[in-house]
Amino acid sequence: CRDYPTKRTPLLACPVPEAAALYHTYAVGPNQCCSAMVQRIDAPVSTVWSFVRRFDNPQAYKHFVKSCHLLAGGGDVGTLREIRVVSGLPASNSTERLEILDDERHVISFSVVGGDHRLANYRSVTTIHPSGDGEGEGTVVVESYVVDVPPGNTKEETCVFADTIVRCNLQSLSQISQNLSR
Ligand code: A9S
Repeated sequence: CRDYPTKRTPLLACPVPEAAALYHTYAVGPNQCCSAMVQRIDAPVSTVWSFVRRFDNPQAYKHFVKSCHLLAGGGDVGTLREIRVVSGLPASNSTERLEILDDERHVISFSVVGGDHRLANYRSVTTIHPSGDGEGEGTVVVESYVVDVPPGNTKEETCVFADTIVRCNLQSLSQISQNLSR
């Protein structure tokens, strides 16, 4: 995403390495929009990563996911999952492919390849970084995405919708991680 937050948000106490910033760079088509979000978590990287890396178990912290089952693969790159969505969203299910899973650099990425919803070609990247502020172990999560703007909606509306879901997911990830390391 061209609006990658390093230049704007005060990440000074916990800079995201340039190399990781590359993961959050997209070619954004004329009918697409992108966004990026940052979440500080008072828990070790290993704890946060243990939730984020589980492509087969997104419902552990994504409250909009009712259930998930694997269609192919065993959690490595190329694995396909189908998630069912809780009621109240303009969606019922989504088919998603694991694109990156890097346990050393703490990078995970998936793309939406099908399903009954309005976020066609959604692709996200999540990277996890030690916050390194000296005050115990902390984590910074950066999550970005690109997605098609559906017919009848504006870029802004699309980003507001997706941002809301991502923000909820990151807050819930923060809670579950902090509870575990208390
Ligand atoms: O799951 C994520 O990491 C982020 C988002 C924005 C997921 C969105 C979603 O899975 C629903 C929750 C089902 C909402 C998709 C692909 C479409 C929706 O409408």
